[in-house]
Amino acid sequence: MTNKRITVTAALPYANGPLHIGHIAGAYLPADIFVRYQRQQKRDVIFMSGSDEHGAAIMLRAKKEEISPREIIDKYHELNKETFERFGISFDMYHRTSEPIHHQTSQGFFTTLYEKGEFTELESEQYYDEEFQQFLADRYITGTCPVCSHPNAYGDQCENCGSSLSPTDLINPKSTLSGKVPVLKPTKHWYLPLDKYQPWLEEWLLEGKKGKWKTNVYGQCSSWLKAGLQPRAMTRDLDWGVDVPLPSTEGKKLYVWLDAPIGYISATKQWALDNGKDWELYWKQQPDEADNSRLIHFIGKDNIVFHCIIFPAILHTHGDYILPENVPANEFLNLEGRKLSTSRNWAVWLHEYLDELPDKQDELRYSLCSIMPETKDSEFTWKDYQAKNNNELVAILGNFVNRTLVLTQKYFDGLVPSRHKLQPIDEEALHQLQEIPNRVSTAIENFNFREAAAHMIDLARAGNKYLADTEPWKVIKADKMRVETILNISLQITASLSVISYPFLPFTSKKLQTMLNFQSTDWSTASANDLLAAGHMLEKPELLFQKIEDEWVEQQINKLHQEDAAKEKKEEPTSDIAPMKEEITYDDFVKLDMRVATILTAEKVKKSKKLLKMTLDTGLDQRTVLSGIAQHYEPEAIIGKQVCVLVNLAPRKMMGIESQGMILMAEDPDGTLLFMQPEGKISDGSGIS
Ligand code: B3M
Ligand code: ZN
Repeated sequence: MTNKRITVTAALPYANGPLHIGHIAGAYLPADIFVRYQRQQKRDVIFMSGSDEHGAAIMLRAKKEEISPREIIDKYHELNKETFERFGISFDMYHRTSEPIHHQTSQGFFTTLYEKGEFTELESEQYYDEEFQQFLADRYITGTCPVCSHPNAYGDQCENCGSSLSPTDLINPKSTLSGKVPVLKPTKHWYLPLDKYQPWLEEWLLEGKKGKWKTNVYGQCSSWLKAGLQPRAMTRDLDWGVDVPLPSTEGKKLYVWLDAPIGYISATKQWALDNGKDWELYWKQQPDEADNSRLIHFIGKDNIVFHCIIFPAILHTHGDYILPENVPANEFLNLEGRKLSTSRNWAVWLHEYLDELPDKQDELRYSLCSIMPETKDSEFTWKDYQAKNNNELVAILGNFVNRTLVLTQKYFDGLVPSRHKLQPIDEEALHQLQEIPNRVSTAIENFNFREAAAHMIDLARAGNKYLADTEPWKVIKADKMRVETILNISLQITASLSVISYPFLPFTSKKLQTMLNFQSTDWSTASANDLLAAGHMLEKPELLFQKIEDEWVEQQINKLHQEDAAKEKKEEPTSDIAPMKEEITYDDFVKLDMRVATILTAEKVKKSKKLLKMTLDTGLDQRTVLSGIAQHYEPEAIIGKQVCVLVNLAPRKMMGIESQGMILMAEDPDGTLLFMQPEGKISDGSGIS
């Protein structure tokens, strides 16, 4: 493997909530294993991440907690930074995108692309919340999915059927800020012409990365490219984020997915400033091609398109930047048979785990590594966590180390004994010691961390077998010299384990090296069979791991279910009747113009399960109104009916049809829907107040 510099990044978690085991198994643990190993190979590697502090996610959380975005990011940046440190995720810099150096760096990128004429300036209609006086980013709009009728689809995607949507596709769109129906207003944004970059991406990615990138990553990129890339807005109407560095663009910010990946570069700049380094060596093409740094992004699968298509296109278009060599994205981790859900608190929060078990970082690191979702979604269960701890960490690694050290204390007062004439069984043990570290190494270089950890444990397994087959506790009486050889070899294997466990179990590696009175994690020594010279004094042994009991596991599972039930209870309305909306004034009310109208025609809307299109005689005019009542009324059944209509509601498009008003309906908690109708015949256009 080359000795090039390596720039490793891990996705910037949104600073809008704590970290859970899904984040760790997805991006941070694999990245940390990889980086620790590269450091052991004495390579010039940097490990960059930080808090992603902009975007709708932050603002929505701030609104939910009724505090400012600044308070949200300060709270969660500190919590997450501290939690990563406690868990041994060894960033060289854990930065944050609210820092000025990041704003300057991302604005610099925007300006360079702008001055190159890369952006297309486009004015388009976007949804606007009149109460909050704010344009609505995609996630701020929810409504009925036109494809599957899921009632809470987002403006960019329906999480129920997975359809990619645009906000104007939604039926009955609502603003998540005010809960009201948003209006369409014109606004200008700067679009990156991804369609223009498609040929280059097909060559660089589809051809250049074929067979090199994981199939789950390559496959997703390939489908995005096959579908044909579309221009994408790189600015948003928000009041939180990085300002657009152009005149008269108040209220416009950079799209969070433009600035966030640039956060890796600003983090490197800060690290270089703090450490007297040259950041460009880790991000810019160097004159001698061989000199360029390898760039590797560790992310979860929901970030693939941004790291494999959009960010490389930006780096390439900007010019003189290196491009990602690999993006070994992991799939998702599920928990106890269900998807991790922060909103339902169906999660194992890392800071809570560490509060309860401050010294069991490695037990969780090992458990998550052994089920890492490297090619498909995987499952964390507390039972499996217990099994991996008891059957592998305690019974294999811990047991081998403890027997070796205790016997050396017992027979040789803690001094490493000499090695004498070798028998075939000794040669075999030394052969395993020679081979296994190389298998760990190859697996890590290929981002196969589950396999790498299994090889690491295999060395302890080989050590256990060697002791079981040679039985030094039986031989000691008759042949002490034989036992000297057996324990010398066992101690060399133990020393090697302290080196090759370091990427996975850094806390255990440190404990073990203290007991061995041996301090080196240099990987080149991992296969050596003389790390501990005869006569070397060992420290007193202690158990590396403790067994986990069933009762404790039951407690963890119950805790999850109790919190889930409590969450469910909290979410159930105290009564089924929806709570009153916020108070309005009489002046607000008189703005509403409601009239009696007659339904003249009614028909279903194609491609929609819920919409009926009607022509109403409002006494003022005849107009088209859409309403989501198709599952409650047959069109022919309502023709001629007199109904109440809000006639001065701004027109809005649904499924491409303009609706000019809203028919008033009453809906009760079990979903019955009824027209609000005058109690007798009255002329169309009669005012309602
Ligand atoms: N914060 C999305 C996420 O947390 C985003 C990652 C940015 S990495 C540049 O999944
Ligand atoms: Zn849907």
